[in-house]
Amino acid sequence: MRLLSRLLLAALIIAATGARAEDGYDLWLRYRLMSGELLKSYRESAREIVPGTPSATLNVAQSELARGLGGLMGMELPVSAQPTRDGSVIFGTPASSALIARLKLDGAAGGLDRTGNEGYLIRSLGYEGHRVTIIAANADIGVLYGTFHFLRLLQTHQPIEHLDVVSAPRIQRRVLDHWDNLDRTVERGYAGQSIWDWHKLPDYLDPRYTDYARACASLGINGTIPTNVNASPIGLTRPYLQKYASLADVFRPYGVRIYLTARFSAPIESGGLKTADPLDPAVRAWWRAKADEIYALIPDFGGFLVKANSEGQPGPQDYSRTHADGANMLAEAVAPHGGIIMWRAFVYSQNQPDDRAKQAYAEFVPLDGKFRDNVVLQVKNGPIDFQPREPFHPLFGAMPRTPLMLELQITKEYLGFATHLVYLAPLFEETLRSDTYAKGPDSTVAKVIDGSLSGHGPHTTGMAGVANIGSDRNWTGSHFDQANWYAFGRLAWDPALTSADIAAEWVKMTFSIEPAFVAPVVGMMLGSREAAVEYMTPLGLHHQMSRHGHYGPGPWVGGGARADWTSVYFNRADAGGIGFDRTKTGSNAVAQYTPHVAGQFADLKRVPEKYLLWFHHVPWDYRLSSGRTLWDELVIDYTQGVQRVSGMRSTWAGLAAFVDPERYAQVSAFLAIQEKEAKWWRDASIAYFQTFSQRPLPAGYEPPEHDLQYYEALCFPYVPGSAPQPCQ
Ligand code: GCW
Repeated sequence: MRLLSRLLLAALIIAATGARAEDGYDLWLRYRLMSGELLKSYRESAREIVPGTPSATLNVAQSELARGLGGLMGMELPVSAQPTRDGSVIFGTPASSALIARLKLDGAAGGLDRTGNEGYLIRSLGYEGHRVTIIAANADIGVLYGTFHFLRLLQTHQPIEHLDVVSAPRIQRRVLDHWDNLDRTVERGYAGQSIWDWHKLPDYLDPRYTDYARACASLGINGTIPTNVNASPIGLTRPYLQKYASLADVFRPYGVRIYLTARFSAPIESGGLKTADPLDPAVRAWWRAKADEIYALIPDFGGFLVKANSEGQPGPQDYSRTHADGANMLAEAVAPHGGIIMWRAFVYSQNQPDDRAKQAYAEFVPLDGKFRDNVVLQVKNGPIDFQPREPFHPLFGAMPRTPLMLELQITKEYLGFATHLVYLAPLFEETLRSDTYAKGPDSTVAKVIDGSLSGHGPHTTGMAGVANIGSDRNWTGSHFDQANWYAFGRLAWDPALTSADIAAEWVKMTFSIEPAFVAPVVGMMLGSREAAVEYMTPLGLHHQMSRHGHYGPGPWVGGGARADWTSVYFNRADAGGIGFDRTKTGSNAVAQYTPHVAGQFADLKRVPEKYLLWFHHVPWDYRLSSGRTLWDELVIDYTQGVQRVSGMRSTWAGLAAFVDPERYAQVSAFLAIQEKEAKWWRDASIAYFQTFSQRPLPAGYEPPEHDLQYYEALCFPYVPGSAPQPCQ
């Protein structure tokens, strides 16, 4: 062995044995040295690497295999042109590997007809007297995805002797939306600054960009929108295009394409035109030229993501045009290059005083069928805004002639920022499994977005996650928030995966494989979202956070620029009860759902209690299924949320032996913060709502620690993720 290799191996072993402090930078790709019987069997099943003809992507796959297998098994694997022994790992495409091409002809690599452009198969078979594993795909990127899958099997201690895996993504565009500004602040970002160091780009390429692409590829994430949907007009100027182009070059081997946010008024601000009217020929020409300019620099550019006529952003309605006019103009500009437009449905009119939950539906449903083929509407999971719990957005199932993609928020704007341990897969799963009844039973949101309910043939499908990534060493601001990036990627590949399976996989890869660790931690993760719902917004309450920065409770928030930015608008608490009447007697938002769903939500007896106060205004003494009054149940839920967090703390306290001290300590400290803040949410909410209910707390339940004035007076001028706000 050459000296260098020996040194490398020694370094690997030191790293693998945990002698190095763990700071979370390695995410779920830690590849620490295994031990025991399974290691022996892995060492027999993976003994050499047989690559196809090199390409940028296959080189990445090869180095990942070497790194992963080397780290997990503590050995350097020889690379060979042919299988020379049992335990060859052969990878490539029929085009890049004569072996795979032959196996395909033999039928041994059969199944590639089911894997499309990005899928893969992993199979154990006999080849010329040797037991080998093939990782085969139609395109190089599928080989890379298959490689990560194969490594995941080892990382999660699965047997690898008799593999027969066929996997292909159910969703085409699996993208991360970064709300990153050009000054490196991140809107609703809780993990430090933006990872994009715009000032040093394009000349300096931080190695983090490669690690980012690698982490994305390990999950199958294939697109990134590096800039905020609240877009700067400068974002599409030439110097910035060059910066994106340099990032695109880094990402390309990993299959991650760049898309850009477009500010609708850019033709005026950076093009010097008098208007941005989408029907104006000069405006159309400006966008076509801009698209041509981008494609000359980034040939695989994905297209534009647009927030228009929403929260003060410019848009086609400024010129009395429709969303379809605006989207179609941009779609026309990128169409010759194969690009798409992701047009956001998160709109609510500045003027209309109607229920905010109804506005996207009201604006978009009349436009169904009016969008060009390469437009996809990007719809948030719920009709308000990434709350701890919302019913699914009524647009899903209501626009049969328009492709809809799902937008989820990975960053926890409304779920305690980075310090609350809230595993979001159950929230994502709840949306994906919600049944729209658009075409009868089993018309789930997952089926709407993966195109299987489509009445108009194949079309673009997609899932976007608002990224929680920043410059913090551990990427996401907390170790457990890595799981939310992970879960988003896994669900975008396969929306049928379960939260529990994803959690178990992630825990094993990120922390420890020990069952005595995995079981309690998975339990903690699975209960964590419900805990947050309980201590923040139980029984269907929503939008109850403080006005500025969305940090902490603020159920008393009222007044200000617009009613639908306040808490009182949403909770409607008064002496008679609490909750937003969205039935016929109120805003009638229920009518936007298909009759089956609407009937259930509108009926006080049948509405799931988790959505009770979302759809109904209910008296304080209303009896719930538990037999308790609404008031008692609220207090009990808030309290239970806090208790669950205390439970999480004590679970974690017993697990120190399984985790490196550095990560253990940070998780412990954050859980303590979460417990304190959960109690703050409970106490402040009870103190406020009690002024209306005028009822005592149920026996045995402690009163809030402070009076209401205390909570109302709390003010935090510097909250991460939003501009500073002076206290009055
Ligand atoms: O969730 C809300 C946020 C805004 C955000 C907006 C949106 C990017 O509070 O910060 O703006 O939604 O999704 O456009």
